[in-house]
Amino acid sequence: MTLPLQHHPYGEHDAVLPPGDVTRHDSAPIDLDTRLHLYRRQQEMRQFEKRAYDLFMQQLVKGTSHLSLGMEAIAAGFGVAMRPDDYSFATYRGHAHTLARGVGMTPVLAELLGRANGLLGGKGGSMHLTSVEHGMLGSYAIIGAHLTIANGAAWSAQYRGSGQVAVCFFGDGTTNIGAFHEALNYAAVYRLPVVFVCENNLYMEYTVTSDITAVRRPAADRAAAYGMTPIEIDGNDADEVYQTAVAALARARSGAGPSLVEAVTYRHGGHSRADPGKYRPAAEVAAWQAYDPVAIYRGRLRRLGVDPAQLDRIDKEVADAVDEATEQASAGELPPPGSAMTELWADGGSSWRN
Ligand SMILES: Cc1ncc(C[n+]2csc(CCOP(=O)(O)OP(=O)(O)O)c2C)c(N)n1
Repeated sequence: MTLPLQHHPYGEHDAVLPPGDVTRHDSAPIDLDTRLHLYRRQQEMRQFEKRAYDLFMQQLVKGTSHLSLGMEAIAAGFGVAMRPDDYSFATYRGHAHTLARGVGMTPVLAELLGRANGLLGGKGGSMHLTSVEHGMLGSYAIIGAHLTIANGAAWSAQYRGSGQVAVCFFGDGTTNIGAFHEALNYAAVYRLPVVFVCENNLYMEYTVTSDITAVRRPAADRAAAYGMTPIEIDGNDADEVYQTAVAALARARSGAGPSLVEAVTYRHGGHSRADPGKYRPAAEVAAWQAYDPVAIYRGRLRRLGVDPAQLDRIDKEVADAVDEATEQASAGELPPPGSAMTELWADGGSSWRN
């Protein structure tokens, strides 16, 4: 299968696209349980975000929200490959990355609804999802800021000899900011156990990345500058992501240092839910929607002999879980106004600064 190239009237570059051969990883050495896990995770992310979108349209989700519909294979592939005590860092587009670490749907949805039973007591919202106990060390809306913070977590793991790895997700637009280059350099020099994952969804807000980026592959083409091997993968194929994650995590744990992975993908919707995404050619959107990670994966499992009834059962279990989470999240109280000034510092005060 060949994916269409982008034809932008204002852009000179064609976007870098994945090969699009859906059968390519059918014979990969991945056991069936792991594959079913990858399928279920992607379904959870897909169905959760669709529900979040519906709730947003009913004006029940507070603040804005940025969905990753169409990008699920990346969060799922890494999430399944990571150790429970590894660390994740996400952008404002972090619902899937949070679910990938095993955080329940109810606290995440309740957080989006601004309820006291939310992950952060309803005070953080969609863009700040964090669960330290799950190794989810935060969602960051300041572009590039979290790459350097991920280095800190990785440095701590290295110092403690814990074998933990920090995995840091960010967008293609982020590769043009200074912090990206500082973080890559620092991680390489100190051989930190960190994996940088660029989710190249071809757009940075409303601008096609190729229009404003000097290299064709925003992350992979810059890897060599920091002594790393360029790694570009099909971010819509969960098996490809999973195998890449296993290798990069093992490399980091072995002390061999950081990796920079560029996973090419596409968001089905606009930048945030307020954006209809009309700047994208209709044919491009349609083509990428046809190259949908969840559908690709279901097709693979079918070719490998999995009974469609078993997959339908997973879909239904996930749908029931989303319904239950919606009910429980909606039943949550609003946080009391008096809680606004609590839990602002890790130790309850600012004494740690001295
Ligand atoms: C330091 C900083 N500058 C500008 C912005 C405004 N901004 C929000 S999203 C965005 C584009 C990010 O694109 P990309 O990194 O590709 O992430 P994507 O949304 O595609 O996942 C920008 C510039 C910001 N949040 N932080």
